Amino acid sequence: MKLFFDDRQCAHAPARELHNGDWTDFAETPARALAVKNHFADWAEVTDHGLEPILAVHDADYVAFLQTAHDEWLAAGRPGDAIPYALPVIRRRPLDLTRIDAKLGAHSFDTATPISAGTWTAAYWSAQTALSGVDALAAGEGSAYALCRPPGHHCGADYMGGYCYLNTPAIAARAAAAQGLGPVAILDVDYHHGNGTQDIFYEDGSVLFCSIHADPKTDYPFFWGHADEMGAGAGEGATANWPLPRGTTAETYMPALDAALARIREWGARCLIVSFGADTYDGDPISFFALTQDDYREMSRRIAAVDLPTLVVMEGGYAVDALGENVAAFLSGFGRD
Ligand code: SP5
Ligand code: ZN
Repeated sequence: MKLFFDDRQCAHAPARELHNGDWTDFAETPARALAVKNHFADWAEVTDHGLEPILAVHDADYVAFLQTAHDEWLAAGRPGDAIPYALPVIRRRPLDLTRIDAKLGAHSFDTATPISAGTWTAAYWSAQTALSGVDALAAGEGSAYALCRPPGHHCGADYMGGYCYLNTPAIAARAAAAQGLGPVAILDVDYHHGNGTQDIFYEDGSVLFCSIHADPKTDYPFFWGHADEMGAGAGEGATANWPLPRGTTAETYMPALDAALARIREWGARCLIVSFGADTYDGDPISFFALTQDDYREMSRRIAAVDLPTLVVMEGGYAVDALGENVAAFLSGFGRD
């Protein structure tokens, strides 16, 4: 199993985020990526695929916004990280926005996803890391791991949120399909619902999206991830959600995983992309499931048993001291530990 990472992903380093009405340290830190990097010795080189595979998922005006937002923020005389404060409830298009504050709001669904000086650089290389993993599958590898940071599953075609700027699983899925590896299924096993990925493929029947996550009745991102969201139009039936209660252990998690894997088999997937968040871990500081490293070994064993070319892309996981071992446990079913 080849492992992919690029140090430029550490350029994204916002200082703080708004949480429960106050500022706290930003949880999605470069230290997360370095903890995983330092756990393994053999990293494969990430190659540059340019903007085209990113633009296969994201709107050009959103990509242009990400590239210049921090410079515009500085030009407006602001210090530190760019943070939105006015988010439109009614999304009128096209928008002709001039103020950076308006652009930030128009391209966000929360206020906890700041843009720092290095955000575009890091997000670009996070996407390239996922794309390099797809290349490994196209070259005949059975599995690959992309240490993507910033993560991807919360952001949509034209909006950021949930620490995500470019949707790495969606970019990888479209690239895999373009390379003839499809039909592609995405299995999202982060603690939080993968609302951005779901949104991107909601009316697209060519990619199956399955997500197991904390019930949005109690947990972020609140407005997506309910069991009755099943896709629409050409995508009807190609979205499936398993919301689970806080406190979930393997006893309730594994049956949901088996149901999702059965769905992936029945649907006829020929390639699997796993959005893996280690924030389902018992010791995660911002999440409320209770999975263990043994559970991660069991999850990966069951996923690997589906026997599809599989790319694991990194999403959340905030227990930094345990992150290297948690990732290793999750990759053990694919022959890495
Ligand atoms: C990819 C991913 O796991 N995104 C999660 C976004 C969750 N945002 C809502 C919870 C924010 C908690 N922030 C705690 C900061 C502690 N310093
Ligand atoms: Zn998460």
